[in-house]
Amino acid sequence: MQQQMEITGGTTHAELDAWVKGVADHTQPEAVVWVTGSQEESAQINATLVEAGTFTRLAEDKKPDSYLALSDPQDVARVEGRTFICSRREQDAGPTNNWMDPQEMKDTLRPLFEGSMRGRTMFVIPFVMGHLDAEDPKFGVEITDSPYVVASMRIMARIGSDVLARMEETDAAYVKGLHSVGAPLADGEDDVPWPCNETKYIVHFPEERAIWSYGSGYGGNALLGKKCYALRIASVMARDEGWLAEHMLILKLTSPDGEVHYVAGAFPSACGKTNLAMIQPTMPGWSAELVGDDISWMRFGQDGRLYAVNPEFGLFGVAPGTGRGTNPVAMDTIEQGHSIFTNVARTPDGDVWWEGMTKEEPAALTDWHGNPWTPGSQVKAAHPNSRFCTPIRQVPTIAPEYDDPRGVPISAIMFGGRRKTTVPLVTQARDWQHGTFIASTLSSETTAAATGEVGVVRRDPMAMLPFIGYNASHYFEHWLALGEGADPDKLPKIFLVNWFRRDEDDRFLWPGFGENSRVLKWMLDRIEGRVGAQESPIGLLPRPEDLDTEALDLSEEDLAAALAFDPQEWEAEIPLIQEWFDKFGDELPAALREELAALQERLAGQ
Ligand code: GTP
Ligand code: SPV
Ligand code: MN
Repeated sequence: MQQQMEITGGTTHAELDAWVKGVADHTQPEAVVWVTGSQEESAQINATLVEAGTFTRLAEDKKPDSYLALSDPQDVARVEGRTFICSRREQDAGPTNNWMDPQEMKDTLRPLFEGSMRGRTMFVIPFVMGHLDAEDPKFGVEITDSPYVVASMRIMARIGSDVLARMEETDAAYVKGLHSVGAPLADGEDDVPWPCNETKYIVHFPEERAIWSYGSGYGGNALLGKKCYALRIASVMARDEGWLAEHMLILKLTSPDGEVHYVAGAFPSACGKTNLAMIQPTMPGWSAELVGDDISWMRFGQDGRLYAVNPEFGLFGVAPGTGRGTNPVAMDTIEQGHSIFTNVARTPDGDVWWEGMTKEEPAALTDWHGNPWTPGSQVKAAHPNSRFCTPIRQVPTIAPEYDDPRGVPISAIMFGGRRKTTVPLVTQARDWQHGTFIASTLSSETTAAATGEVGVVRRDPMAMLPFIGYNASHYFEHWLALGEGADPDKLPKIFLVNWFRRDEDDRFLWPGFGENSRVLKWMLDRIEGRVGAQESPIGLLPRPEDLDTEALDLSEEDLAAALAFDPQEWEAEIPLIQEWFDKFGDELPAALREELAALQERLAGQ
């Protein structure tokens, strides 16, 4: 290492020490800081970020201990086109991932990382995804030159000295996450508020359990514990070890009789997980509590049931559309402060605002570009993928089980997408295999959570298209195998939902949000054998009278249209599913082809 490099902290974990030193030698930071996670350290990092212009502190009486960050306008979302799974064999990445030979990728990236941290501090963040007291704690270390990432990771994951101490005691294996914004500073060069690089690489080496991320400072590109580790790398670990790493919320529901069920739900990015995880049921006597809002790790327990844990420790929620009317729990959560807001607008009195927070637009704002904004302005005040980053324990409806290393037993799994047509409000799968088929063909319109066109229908299997860290055919196989090995009576029941169906005038047919509790109730009643359903070619559907519509403000026509199965729309869906399956050729599990053939037969028999 350079003589002048200032180092704060260190480790007795020899292998970790060697890795960190090697990275420092290569990336040439001015200083190295081992992140402890302490209050004082956090205050210092926040102060550094304010000084650098990355953070603006919000008014203490509006959002205590909270900050606004405005990113570079070209660094606002995950970059799926720049995301790679570099398994040794191309076939192991499969047809849905970008692939490059790992050696070739390293040869490409090493020159980019060389000296990439010059003039900056390199932070070393020890973290654990899930509970430190889990039977098999899943450790990670992120090396980053972004203090914004440190501040965000402190909220999103369990980090710091306790984690490092445990890693040292057990000489633990860990996932190596290397991140640089790719913006070295020359001697005396002034920094910009949001350093990043036009060249971006989000790269995973699944066999090595390593992540190299270059050029972006935003969200899932940079907070490596989240999508890169807890989904892409973890899905590979899960395949090898017989569990599941999924893009799912986890919700606890209690009926008026005190009956408790836990449900999980997979929805693609910006399709309603955080909102559903914070649902306020509209039906009297029902309560809902949050266990997780984005990621679920699931494994079978001794009792044969599937248990889910939320590996995260914070929320990284979509801001636009979050308001008192739609998600009061989220509003109560962020009001307590201790949050980072990125790419939202600022009010003159030091608060934040975004589209959908209030019905009435504020008279004057500073928009996410830092420009003056008034209600007449032609641009959005907040970026559509702007986010709040908040500690999960601030959620007023948090279930205490969120912090239980054993997790919670799952009764039902929902899969949902954003579809204007075709997909009814709710459908129950016949069994696990049929549910896996439904999930493997899940479709949704693209959103602003990733760069690229918005509103295009694409297949998004298990809401995991951008997050499966290996060949999707093998991932389907893994789902099927887990079901085959389990007691069918103890498996979660699988449902397909769609809150986003519209009429000819493009109006949502279903009111959504708190009213989704009626759909949840039907699912639980199905599980308990208390309510009927009708057979259809696509699965079991509620008749209008099967749903609890007491005090629901919805016309009979709209309800019927939301629930309807339309054979013609499904005939049109078949070639799209076929085209999707053809991508996988011979590798697609035969059971899924059989399910497709059976669906076609049932449709033809209509
Ligand atoms: P990621 O954090 O990107 O994974 O997103 P998410 O799945 O957690 O989505 P989120 O709950 O943040 O919702 C995204 C958008 O969908 C917001 O603008 C919500 O207002 C909207 N939304 C959520 N639930 C519903 C619903 O039931 N009906 C309608 N119409 N919109 C909804
Ligand atoms: C998603 O895109 O699904 C998110 C946001 O939850 S990010 O952390 O950027 O992946
Ligand atoms: Mn997500």
